[in-house]
Amino acid sequence: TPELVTFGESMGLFTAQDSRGLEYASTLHKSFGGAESNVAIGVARLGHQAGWFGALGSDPIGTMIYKAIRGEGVDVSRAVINAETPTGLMIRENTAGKSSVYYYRKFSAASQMQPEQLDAAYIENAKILHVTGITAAISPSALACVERAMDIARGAGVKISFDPNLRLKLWTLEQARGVLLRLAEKADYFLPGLDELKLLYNVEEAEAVFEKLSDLNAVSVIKGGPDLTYVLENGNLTEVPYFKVDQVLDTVGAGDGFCAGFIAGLLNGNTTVEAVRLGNLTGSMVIQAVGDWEALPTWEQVEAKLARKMHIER
Ligand code: KDG
Repeated sequence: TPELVTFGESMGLFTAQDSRGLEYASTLHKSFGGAESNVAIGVARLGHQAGWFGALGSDPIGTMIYKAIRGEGVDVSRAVINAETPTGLMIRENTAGKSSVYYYRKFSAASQMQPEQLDAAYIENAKILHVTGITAAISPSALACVERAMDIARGAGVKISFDPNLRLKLWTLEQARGVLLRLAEKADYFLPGLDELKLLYNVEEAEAVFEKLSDLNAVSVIKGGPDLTYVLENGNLTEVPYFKVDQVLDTVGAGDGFCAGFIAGLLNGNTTVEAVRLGNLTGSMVIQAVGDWEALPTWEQVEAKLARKMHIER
């Protein structure tokens, strides 16, 4: 049984290959994404057993996603193929250095996930359950799945990591705030970004954010400080610096890359701060290549990076 269990919506990802944007692009690059499957793939590459489930349509994009996630060594035995509903899609354009995404996921297979369909034993046997605020945002029944999964995990002593992954294209800030802050209270590891927290708590300064976070039971790991990640654990604030990167090509997926490294670190038995260091490294590797998850490193690549070993190409 997987050490990490996560679930959510994975979608076909089409990226316009034209700097003028989607309206003028005549070719789209095809891949897939999904915050939770990105994390599962990352954890599996780092040498841990990971399970991902979600609902996909019985269409070619759903088949591609299912096979690719399975091909990464992630357990997909609890994934559902729903013939009645399509696989969700997202289409991205990168213009003038900024990336915009358009979602086609209303009424998608994943948005129809029902809490009664959850396999409780699958979650109970894990070491860590990882959930995100994207699943909470896509439909009321998907939110109910997140809450039920958290309750199952809590009841079985399974640690819960929670990334709010605020997506304002899916819901309003007011809607998100109530739900995400409620879910944060149920987490053991709360993994937000600093900018997200400023919005959710409606404060300007990092200090005010830390003040709010100190009311939570969770260990908070705050991504996106000034070239560092903050750890707030038992009232102690630690700053963990980023790794230097040669070039930043695509920042999408950085947060998931961080979560994958962080969770793998916890599964390795590391301290929170050590796990954050690993998360910083894996996150930094994702942004040096195009794609949400493609550049997630294997454990060998992590070791090579840490040892600064020379990479022999020929
Ligand atoms: O974190 C990256 C994800 O945002 C991406 O892979 C797609 O899950 C996704 C979403 O809903 O935007």
